[in-house]
Parts: sequence; structure tokens; C-alpha cells
Amino acid sequence: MQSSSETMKAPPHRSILHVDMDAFYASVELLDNPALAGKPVIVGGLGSRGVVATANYAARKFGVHSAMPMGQARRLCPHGHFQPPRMARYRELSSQVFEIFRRFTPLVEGLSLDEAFLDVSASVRLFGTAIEISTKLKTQIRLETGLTASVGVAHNKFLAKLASDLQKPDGLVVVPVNRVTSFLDPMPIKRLWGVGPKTQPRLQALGILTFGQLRKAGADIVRPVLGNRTEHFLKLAAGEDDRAVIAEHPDKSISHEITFDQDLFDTDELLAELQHLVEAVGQRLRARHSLAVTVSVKIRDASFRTFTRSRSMPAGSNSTMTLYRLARALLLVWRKENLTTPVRLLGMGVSGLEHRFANEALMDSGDQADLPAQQRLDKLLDTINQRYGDAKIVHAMTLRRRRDRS
Ligand code: DCP
Ligand code: MG
Repeated sequence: MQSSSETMKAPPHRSILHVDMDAFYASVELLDNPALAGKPVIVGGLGSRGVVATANYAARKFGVHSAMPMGQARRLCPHGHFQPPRMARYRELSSQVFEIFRRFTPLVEGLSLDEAFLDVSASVRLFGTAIEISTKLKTQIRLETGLTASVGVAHNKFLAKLASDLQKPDGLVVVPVNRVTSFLDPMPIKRLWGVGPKTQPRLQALGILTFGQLRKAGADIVRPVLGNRTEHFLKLAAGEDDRAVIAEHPDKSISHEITFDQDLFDTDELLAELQHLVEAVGQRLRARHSLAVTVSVKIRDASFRTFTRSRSMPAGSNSTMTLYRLARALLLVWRKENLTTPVRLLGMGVSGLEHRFANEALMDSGDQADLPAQQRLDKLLDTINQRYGDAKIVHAMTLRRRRDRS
């Protein structure tokens, strides 16, 4: 009896976030060039046939928007700052932001550089409600990148995406399950995905300007316009959408390396450098709640010969101490075989990554190699380093570095 009543239960509601960065390219330009503060900023092609990629909100007040010919944007906003895109920089910030997303869930589906769906249904137990997760996410993005994001929260993708757009910039809009109809009904029909500029006037001719009017009109009235997609559109207009968030595969390995100004001979100095690399790799692993099974060390000598040594552990780890011990052993074995080789480059990496929520690791059972005390120490140092910027504090395991390389 009990099991059949269990199976009768409706499936639990999903918690989906849609996160979209505000005026993304333009915000990055403002970030990198504080002298632009308060000015309209327009990013796009500056040639005669160029179009606007995006404009910040100050420029949007003048009517400038994405996909507008650049000449028109210049006429509307002659005193604006105009500049071509710097894609490499936008990609860099995008991957920083996506790394933050993945701390809260492995189910991250990127739609573009500045936009993603996150399914946080299974994260709620660990990080708080979907709204709390959204607030933390926005705060972390702002603290770590200086950029703002707008978030929509709902039980499906369609509603979450509509919601994220409603209070831009720096918005957070939640659509509770019992408010879907009142949320959707006033929406203009152009917000329905797939209803383009050709279909819109034909619906308008039927007196349908909003989702609510579409829903109430019913299938028979709109079928001549929407054809075989009628049911699909009616479902969306009623807020129904059961598509899953499809996660792409995040990195399967993480590594850091350093090339020395002058080749290093001294083993203690090499170990001190190795520790800094392990600290950085360990921090990234922990930030994304991953464990690594395999540790590698890469050494390049003065004549550009490259050696790699790697070894796997019986259980995953993200503790600086555990990773360092293994990396150190690998480096020392290499050193024994190459006693007098000067080292030009040293690298350390981990692979065989598995995602793991932070508190889960503390709650359970034997497949993490690291002791609770190590985990607590790592957590403490990560918190300090996050608060005070880049990895200034390290575990007291080594030794001197020849010079400060910060
Ligand atoms: N983009 C582009 N060409 C377009 C639209 C966008 O090159 N026609 C680029 C520039 C944007 C980025 O993609 O910064 C993200 O697109 P969004 O639609 O999310 O727009 P923004 O992030 O700029 O602004 P918003 O605050 O409205 O999200
Ligand atoms: Mg955006």
C-alpha cells in the first residue's frame, strides 16, 4: 500500500534558474575602464556596415539597442563611447561566471556567453531555497567579477527565462507555481518563443495581443495562424514546459603551470613552487565541488624536453594536503632520475574529476580520501583567500619561494 501511494505522488516541482548578465559586453568595458562610468557605452562593429552588439543602460535611454546599424546609434547618441568588441576578454569573464554557476549545481546549460539555465532542484537541500541560491549567485558574481546578473526563478525553463528579463538590470524575479497565470496573462505575444514578426500581426488581427488572450481564444481560433504548432504555443502560453536542463560537459581536468624567469635547480625551491600550483588547483577544485582521482606533474627542462608523471588514488580528493603529498612524491621521483636537470617550467594538474556537493562530502562515507580536519583547513583558507583576493595565504607545508611571484 505504502509503495503504491508513494508512486502516485505528483513529481516534485523542479527549481530552474535563468541567469542573464546585464548589458554584458558593455559592462565588461566599464569594468576594465572606470573612466567610462556614467557614460553611454556602445560595443559593436565600427565600420560603415557595422551593427551594435550591445549598449549599456545609459545608452539604451537614447534608443540604442542590439542589432541597430552603428550609424543610427551614432546619430542617436553622438557623445557615447563607441568601441569594437574584445571577445577574448568577454570569454574570460564568461568562464569565470560559469564556474560560479557550477558551484551550485552541475546542471548548467549555457545558451550564450552571458546566459544559462541552472537546474537547482537537488541543490536546495544544501544551499537553501531557489531564491536564496539566486541571491548568493548574484552576490558571488558581483564580488568575484564586478558584474551584475539578472535571475529568473520558476519551475520550468520558459517561465524562468521570461522572469529574468523583467527587472533588468540586477533583477531577481520569482514566479511561484500558483501565480503562473497572473504572471503570464498580461505578457505581450512577442515574448512567446517562436512567434516572429510575421506571425505577430496575424494574431493581432484576431485580437490577440497577450498570452492571456491567446490562451482564452483556444486552439480552433488560432490554428489557421499557428498551424501544427498550435498545441505547442498554447502550452507555452499556459506556462507549461517540461524540457530538461541539459548540462554540457565541464572541464575534465584542471591544471596550473609556471615558467621560471631563470631555470630552477634547487629541489626545495621547486617544491615551494609546486605547493603554490597545488594550492591554486585545489582551490579551483573545491570551488566547483569536485574531487580528483589522478594527479599529474609536468616538468620541462632547459632544452624543452617535457616530462609528465601521474598517479591515481584509490579515492577522490580535493584537499591541498593530499594532492600536494602525491605531487611532491611524483616530483621527487623525477628528481632522483634527473638529479642535475635545470627546470624551466613546472606544472601540476588533476583529472578524473567528479562533481560533489561540499556538505555531502562531510556527511558521508568513505569515498573521499581527505580527512575532515584537512577539509576544514582548506575551507578556512579558501574563505580567507576569497575575501582578501588571490591566494596570499598558503598551507604551512613548505618552504621558501625564491622570490614573490604574485
Ligand atoms: N549580442 C550581440 N548581438 C546581438 C545581441 C547580443 O553581439 N544582436 C552580444 C552582446 C551582448 C551579449 O551578446 O552583450 C549578450 O546578449 P544579451 O541579449 O543578453 O544582451 P546584453 O547582455 O547586452 O543586455 P541585457 O542586459 O538586456 O541582457
Ligand atoms: Mg545579457
